[in-house]
Amino acid sequence: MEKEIKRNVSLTGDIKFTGLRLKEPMHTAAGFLGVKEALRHGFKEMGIVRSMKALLEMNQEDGFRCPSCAWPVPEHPSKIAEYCENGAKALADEATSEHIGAEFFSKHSVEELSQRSDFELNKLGRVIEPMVLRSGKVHYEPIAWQEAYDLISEELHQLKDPNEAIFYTSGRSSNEAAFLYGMFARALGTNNMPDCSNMCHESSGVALSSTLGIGKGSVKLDDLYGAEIVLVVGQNPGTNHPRMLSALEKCKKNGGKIVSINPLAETGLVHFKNPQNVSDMLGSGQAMADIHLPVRINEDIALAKLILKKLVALDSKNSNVLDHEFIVDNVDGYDSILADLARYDVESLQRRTGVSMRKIDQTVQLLAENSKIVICWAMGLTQHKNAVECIQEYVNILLLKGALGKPFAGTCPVRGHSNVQGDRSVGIMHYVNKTLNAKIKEHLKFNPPTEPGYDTVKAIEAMHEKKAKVFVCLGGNFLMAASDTKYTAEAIQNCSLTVQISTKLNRSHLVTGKTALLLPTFGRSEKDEKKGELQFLTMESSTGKVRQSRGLLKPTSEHIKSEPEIIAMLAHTYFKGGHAVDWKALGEDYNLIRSYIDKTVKGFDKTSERSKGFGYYLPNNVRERDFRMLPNGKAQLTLNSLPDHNLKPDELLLMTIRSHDQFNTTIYGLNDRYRGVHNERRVVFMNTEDMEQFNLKKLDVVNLHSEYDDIQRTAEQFLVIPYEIPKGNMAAYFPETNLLVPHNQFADKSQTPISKSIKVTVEKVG
Ligand SMILES: Nc1nc2c(c(=O)[nH]1)N[C@H]1C(S)=C(S)[C@@H](COP(=O)(O)OP(=O)(O)OC[C@H]3O[C@@H](n4cnc5c(=O)[nH]c(N)nc54)[C@H](O)[C@@H]3O)O[C@H]1N2
Ligand SMILES: Nc1nc2c(c(=O)[nH]1)N[C@H]1C(S)=C(S)[C@@H](COP(=O)(O)OP(=O)(O)OC[C@H]3O[C@@H](n4cnc5c(=O)[nH]c(N)nc54)[C@H](O)[C@@H]3O)O[C@H]1N2
Ligand SMILES: [Mo]
Repeated sequence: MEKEIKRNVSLTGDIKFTGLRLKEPMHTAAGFLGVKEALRHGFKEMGIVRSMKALLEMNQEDGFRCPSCAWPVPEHPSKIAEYCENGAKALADEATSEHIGAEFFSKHSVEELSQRSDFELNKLGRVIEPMVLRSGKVHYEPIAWQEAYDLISEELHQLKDPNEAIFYTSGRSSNEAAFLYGMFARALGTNNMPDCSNMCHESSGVALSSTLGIGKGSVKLDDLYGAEIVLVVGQNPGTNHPRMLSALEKCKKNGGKIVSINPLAETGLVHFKNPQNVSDMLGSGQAMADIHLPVRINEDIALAKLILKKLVALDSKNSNVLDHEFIVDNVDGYDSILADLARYDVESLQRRTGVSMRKIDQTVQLLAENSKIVICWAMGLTQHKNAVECIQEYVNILLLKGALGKPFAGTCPVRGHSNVQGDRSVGIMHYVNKTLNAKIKEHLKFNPPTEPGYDTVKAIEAMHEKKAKVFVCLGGNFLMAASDTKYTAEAIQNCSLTVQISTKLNRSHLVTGKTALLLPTFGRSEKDEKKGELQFLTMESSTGKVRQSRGLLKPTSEHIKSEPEIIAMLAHTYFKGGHAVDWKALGEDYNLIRSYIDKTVKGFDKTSERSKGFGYYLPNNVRERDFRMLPNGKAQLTLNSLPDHNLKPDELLLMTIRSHDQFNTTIYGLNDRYRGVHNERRVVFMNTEDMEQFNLKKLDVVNLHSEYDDIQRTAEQFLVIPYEIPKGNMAAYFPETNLLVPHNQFADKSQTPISKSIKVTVEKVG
């Protein structure tokens, strides 16, 4: 019998400093430097011809959708380039000519590879053939595709209960792959479908469904262009959604005002140069945010309540500040919210926010005088214990102002992964959707499970408790993205089989179950031909528009396969051809998958046809002011309470954020140039008063500790950087700090980990 070993793998890689160089934070985002950076990345990784070809097709009508974020593409994209620095980096990273296969893995064990940093692992390039890490071994070996499908299928057949299997999805997948994957899990008999959304915008989904009847945003791009006020809350578009800055710029040109609500004065919201506008690139750029409210971490409810309170007070003098007609016709809970607001006093709310009354009054004035209001937000709101309530409190502002279901107004949760919204639409969810289930019975002719499955938090706990044994991941880097890295690693290592369908190597391929499969797949820029027919995929943007994506580059290797094909063949192998669904056929013709999506998923219709060109919008009840699905047939105002973190005297609140040189756990480089940080990721941004209080100097080395339920967690070795951040608050990069986030600390109702408000103490070590 093979020896059962727990491989000796590192969760962090060798912890070492890489040589920090500090500069002034930048005041201008994008601009020529952005494009130059983008091209530099492209040329280096892909070679000139390949990168020019790819960049020119990205986000064009017949090209492929950018693999970076989910920001929508305008109807008439600039012919020069409808991409940004980060899109180009994502593309270069995916289409890189570096690659690894059997020979590489025969030389390097997973134990050795795990000593490398996430940055170094990513640099190794694309995986070019399917690999298996057999039980008791530390080296991956090549495996034939069919043998891999057989191996997974046998493990799945051996389970006592289908709920011992878990199917994770990262939001880079296509609608077609996600649909097949979700249907395979259901055909098997489980709703165990955690996805990256659980760690991301789940709080938005929950908050919006219960107040407005749909878990998605309501605005289209044109709404942003014509809005009078855009609040950008808890979001760093300069780094994470650079193309959004063009929309904000258009809004400003049309006379709109931008208010940024963020503990940090992020570059891009302060100054901005448009790379597509030559005269702008030569000038000094322009101020983007008209007002910046440097709110303290997790004090958004206090801020929004204060704004509401002041709006209500103004309205009592001049009754057209709130939209009473809209409220009477469409909104439930008006009297209770007035009573609730009366309980709070202005001064203590203001003290909590840390924002000056002058700036708050300026914002209130803008909101009082205008009604075309859009609120955009991202992780700064969604990753707190009270995340759902934070979002609901901002929805209250829109409801009282009647800023919903009319042009130039509404909700804009800015999605992360390029198809995270589409994956959910086509059935990646851990909960039960009865309408979808009925359609599955009718058209796919099998009975889907009726019990909810595990989300991310529950999936980790189930693996930890050995209730789950097979863990399949469609993309992503679950180990590093999830909270509580050590606990999550123990959970994953309890599995008998872990399967990663991936483009590039990451730590989730090194910290695995007893047996592990690494199944390499196409990136979005690659040409996908089946039986001589060029296939296309579809994605849904942040604004709910479904569009085609067609790769154009030669695939990295002839031994890799597309996501739909891999899933289809796995299902075909598992059911041995004997199932109501002809899985194999679906993997060979994506039009067939789309015809099933059209039949089963609400809102999808003639997708193969209508997704052409600029695509089509899915239905959205908020746009129609239709709230019939909600109590009393009305949109819901909510009463949200103020958080209490019960901080000990030496505890600060830490937010874990992205640098300018990463895409989630994929580290492109070691710079965060907008924040003035070069060649180092192990840094912690601190307020100078806090530094003084804890006797810390610039570049001191510290360990960060969090303590919940008497368990201490530690992330070692960070350099202190004095920064303009509210007192009591700190920031550091994810995923290095995920060690600190307890697996059982998450948002009420959405179970999204508290990645933006972790109670932390700082210990000086050098
Ligand atoms: N280049 C690049 N693009 C990306 C990604 C990437 O990693 N790199 N990731 C993609 C994904 S999956 C996502 S979800 C998005 C993430 O996009 P963002 O949400 O912009 O990403 P974060 O870096 O997490 O930034 C959170 C912002 O919220 C602020 N913040 C933190 N706490 C609070 C708070 O309590 N209140 C308020 N008002 N603000 C707060 C922080 O200062 C920071 O500016 O980006 C997507 N796009
Ligand atoms: N502390 C902390 N933790 C967080 C966050 C935070 O702000 N703070 N943010 C959370 C958020 S918002 C998110 S969305 C999650 C992200 O969680 P994930 O989506 O799981 O992580 P990524 O880093 O985006 O996954 C990157 C990997 O995906 C694979 N990949 C890339 N492209 C493709 C593709 O086209 N197909 C396939 N099959 N694989 C591909 C590559 O192997 C790459 O290494 O992390 C969450 N974790
Ligand atoms: Mo995300």
